[in-house]
Amino acid sequence: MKIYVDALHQAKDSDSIKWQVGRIDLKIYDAAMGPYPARVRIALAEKNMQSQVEFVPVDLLQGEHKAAPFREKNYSGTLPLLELDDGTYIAECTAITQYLDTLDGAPTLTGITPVEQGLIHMMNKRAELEFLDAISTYFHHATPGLGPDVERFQNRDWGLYQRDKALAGMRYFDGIFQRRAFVACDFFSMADITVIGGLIFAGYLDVTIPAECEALASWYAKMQERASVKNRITMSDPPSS
Ligand code: GTS
Repeated sequence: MKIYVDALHQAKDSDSIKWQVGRIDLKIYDAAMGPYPARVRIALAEKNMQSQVEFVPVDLLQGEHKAAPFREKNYSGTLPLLELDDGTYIAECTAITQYLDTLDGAPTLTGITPVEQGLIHMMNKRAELEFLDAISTYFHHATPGLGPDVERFQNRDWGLYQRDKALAGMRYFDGIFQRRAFVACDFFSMADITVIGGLIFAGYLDVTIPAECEALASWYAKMQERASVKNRITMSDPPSS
């Protein structure tokens, strides 16, 4: 958790990050280290669209995401948030990923056939409900979270309950990976990215993969070798000269 909170501190004073040469069509408000922003960053890299994006850091520790100017853009006060060049805002990782994946008319992350689309959405939601959102609730309720100015209501027991739910979720996904290589279909999809988001968050909070979940651990080791996962934080760094 310290790594995550330290990184949020570093992001504090930086302005909008627009290093890429070329056409910038999209703006993404996010926090470079954030597990939910990671989902969209991974999707962007999988689609090779990083060069079309300007990243705008939002200060979570100061509660910038809960203040009126940001909430006018996204009522829910969450990151990431996509802004299109016509001023349309799209929040929610799933919605943003669907948008990015279908923009070029060649979806690779959200499925093509009705059955692929159905399975990916089902497993993506399951990965949120049973794992990533549970870990996030643990962070906000049973740890100092984003600090007392932002975490106005905490219920430690609820947080601990959600941590145990997330651990059960890890066991569930371990069972999936004992049978197949990816979460929803026979290819890497948005649902895999959501499980990766959960594992990133769990890693920050020292919620370790249970020792018996060998299939989940080896799947994650493989996923961490994907360029989209490896380079997700640095994709908004300035180019080295
Ligand atoms: N359902 C949302 C989505 O899928 O986009 C959840 C997004 C979310 O919780 N994002 C985190 C957030 O805004 C960002 S991060 O913690 O991953 O960096 N958290 C701040 C808060 O106060 O909930």
